[in-house]
Amino acid sequence: MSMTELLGAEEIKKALEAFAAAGSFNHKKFIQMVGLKKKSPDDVKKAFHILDKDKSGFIEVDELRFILMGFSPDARELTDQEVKTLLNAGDKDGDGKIGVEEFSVLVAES
Ligand SMILES: [Ca+2]
Repeated sequence: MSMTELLGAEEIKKALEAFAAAGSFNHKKFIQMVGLKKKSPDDVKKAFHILDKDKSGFIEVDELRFILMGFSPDARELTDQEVKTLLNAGDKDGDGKIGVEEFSVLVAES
């Protein structure tokens, strides 16, 4: 499954364009813009599993860096600072990675 089966291709494109500049990523606005915020809990979990590339059950730092590419293959990498900010926002239990429940909370808080 790809993100465009879950979310609108046009919304994804607009959201990626809005944060195309390095250092500009704002996860709350991005989650709203791609339409993830208004998806059902099941669909949010499906999105998580797309972003968990190695199917470890967590989105780790390496996967966070490439998270935008999970929405579109030609998207940019996040910067170190953006990865850090996103991890701090999502990693509620402090294990250094984002689990499915943490991801659901991150979307709900956006
Ligand atoms: Ca993973």
